[in-house]
Amino acid sequence: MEDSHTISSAGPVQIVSITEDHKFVLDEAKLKQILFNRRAIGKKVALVSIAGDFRKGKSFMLDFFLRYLRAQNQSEWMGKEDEPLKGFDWRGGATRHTTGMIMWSEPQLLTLPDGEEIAVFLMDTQGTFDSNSTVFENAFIFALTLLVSSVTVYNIMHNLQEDNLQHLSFFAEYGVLAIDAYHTSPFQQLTFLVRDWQFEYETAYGFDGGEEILSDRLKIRENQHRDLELVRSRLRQCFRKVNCFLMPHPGLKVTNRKEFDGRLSDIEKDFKEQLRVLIPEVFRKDNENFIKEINGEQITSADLFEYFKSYCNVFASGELPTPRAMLEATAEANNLAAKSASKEFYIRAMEQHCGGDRPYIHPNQLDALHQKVRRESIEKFRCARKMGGELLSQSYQQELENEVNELYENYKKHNDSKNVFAFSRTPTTFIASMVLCYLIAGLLDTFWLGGLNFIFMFGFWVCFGLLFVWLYTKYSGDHAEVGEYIDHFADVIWNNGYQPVYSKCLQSALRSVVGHAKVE
Ligand SMILES: Nc1nc2c(ncn2[C@@H]2O[C@H](COP(=O)(O)OP(=O)(O)OP(=O)(O)O)[C@@H](O)[C@H]2O)c(=O)[nH]1
Ligand SMILES: [Mg+2]
Repeated sequence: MEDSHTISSAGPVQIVSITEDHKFVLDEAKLKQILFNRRAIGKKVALVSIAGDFRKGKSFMLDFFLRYLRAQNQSEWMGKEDEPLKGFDWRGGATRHTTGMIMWSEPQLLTLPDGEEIAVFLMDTQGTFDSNSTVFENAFIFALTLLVSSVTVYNIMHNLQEDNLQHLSFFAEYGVLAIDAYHTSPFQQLTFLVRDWQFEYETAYGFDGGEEILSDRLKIRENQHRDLELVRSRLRQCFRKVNCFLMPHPGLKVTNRKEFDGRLSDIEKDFKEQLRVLIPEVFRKDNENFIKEINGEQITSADLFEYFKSYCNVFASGELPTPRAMLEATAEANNLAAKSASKEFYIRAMEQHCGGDRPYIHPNQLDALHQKVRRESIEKFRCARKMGGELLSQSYQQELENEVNELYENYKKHNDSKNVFAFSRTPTTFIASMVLCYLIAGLLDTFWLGGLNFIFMFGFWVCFGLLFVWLYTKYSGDHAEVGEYIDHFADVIWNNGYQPVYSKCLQSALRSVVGHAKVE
């Protein structure tokens, strides 16, 4: 289904797919198109994802999230009673539907109480534990979701059970490492969403009931196995916020009728009421965990792209990495993100002065500009809060310097190509030389020094001959190497003869206009 949607019209886009031999493939191009959406560029980002067992109404729930985000009028976001529910594909039946990872192609913009606009992305994931997926696949989907999202909704059925907590034990271990190394919790918000909660007579629907259940399940009891104890003691520490929501059953029309298309009129009142409580809370604008952070720094969508790539690289071996490897991947991604932000800064500053639509600037001026922007860009990289220690950061700084130098070479070439004069340097040099020789020969004649004028007339004819041969080589394409020699010869004359005179004239003209030469 995802293939039928193009990114140009908003829709679900498959960013990670799982091949038949259970390998996963990250579609970098599509992910880039989504995260580098022009509405999201430069903005801080929030990623809300849903994960959990297969066939438990995850995609269905995500469509209500989408409806809420897209609604102009937030009080009536639920829509009309007879409106089919569309967005992320969901359907009834027993066989799994969503595979891999799917992102909504367009970010929704949200304005925070302080007026800052952020870009919110939604992600749907493959249900775990169906008969086709391997243990690695399940773990990979869950791990990647937790690592890249700011809010993960962990969708579970009926009750919060031991196995749900068990899935988190691996992350608790990673979390402990990250806290030890960087003194900050690596994960943001984890919301257990318990569907079809049946014991409302005991514990009420909503967040309050959820908190009761969660506190009970996270209690450490005597003689508990060490693993279970570790998850319990570390869960609230590793995630900055863990909460739980108890959701009622949506009604038999939803679960049993083949023709059900998601319209509100077929959904039980209780379910709709609780949706009105749950969803605004998930997207609460003053939720301090909402913007994605890595190592305590709020990140942009361009950074998120780097993190996605790095984590996928770590998982590429097909085996679940150790928590330490994951920590290293985070540190690498963190440096990569800082590097690309600094590079982006360099490009933006250079484009402003010598981009495609800017006029030619003098090479000395271009060089001064490059040196200044390069220094600032490296300073920006050095000041960014980075993980992984000085050695790792130095290697990325070196990469940044190399890339910036490479970019400068391109800017130089591009700038040169704008210089029409440089383009015609060879004919200009020869014609100027011919005129000069001719004038000098004429002057010498006037002052009765005709004996010397044959030298200049000789120069005149040499230049004429070379110009003729040069034109022939360029026009016919024959003996291109002869043309290059002549170009080289013209360059020598230009650089040693005309260029210094030209620069001196230019400088004194500038000085007389501005008072002193100033490099912007
Ligand atoms: N029991 C129950 N069923 C629900 C609920 N919400 C939606 N459904 C139904 O569950 C079925 C599966 O919905 P999906 O949203 O496709 O489920 P999913 O978890 O995304 O499934 P996979 O993509 O296969 O993992 C649909 O028939 C929905 O109508 C719920 O809260 N409880
Ligand atoms: Mg689904």
